[in-house]
Amino acid sequence: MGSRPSLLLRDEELAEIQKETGFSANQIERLYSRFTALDKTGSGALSREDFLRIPELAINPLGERIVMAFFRHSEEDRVNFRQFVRVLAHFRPVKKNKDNKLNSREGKLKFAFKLYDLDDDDRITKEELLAVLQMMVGENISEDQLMSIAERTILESDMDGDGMIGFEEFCKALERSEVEQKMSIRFLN
Ligand SMILES: [Ca+2]
Repeated sequence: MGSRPSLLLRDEELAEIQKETGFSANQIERLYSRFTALDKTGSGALSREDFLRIPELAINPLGERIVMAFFRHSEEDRVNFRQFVRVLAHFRPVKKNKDNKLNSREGKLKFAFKLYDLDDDDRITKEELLAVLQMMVGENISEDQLMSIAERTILESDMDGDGMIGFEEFCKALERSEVEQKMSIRFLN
């Protein structure tokens, strides 16, 4: 595995991405080949349609929200390789002694929080929570029941009494939850 015929990244860029995301050079190379396979037009960037061809996202009930996260920091509705790897880094399983800020517990919590916070105002409202609950349970539970779950969740998590969940309250509510495992997707296995 000495040569990298498919990898068009410069060595210094590769080193930067490694440092930023915690992926190894070999993993980045494999992600790059997935990236180029998804990039049907060979434009060097992915569109929303390209993302919908990723099976791990297609089967994830929150797949649509995760796809939105890829586009959050892109200006023209296209995601380049660097942005692609950065978002994937949040899902990198946590390994002992190999921590990185993107896939740390806090990094994963921040990413999860943003999946709910659709209008990006750093607060989760009852409506935002309800929308995610609906995506996760499908049509098995009535809207009334889901609304009462959303209301109860807000009531239990809301410490400052503003009727919404802020990031600190979100972390506190998930204190005993295994966020590290739930927010890990093995894209490379
Ligand atoms: Ca919000």
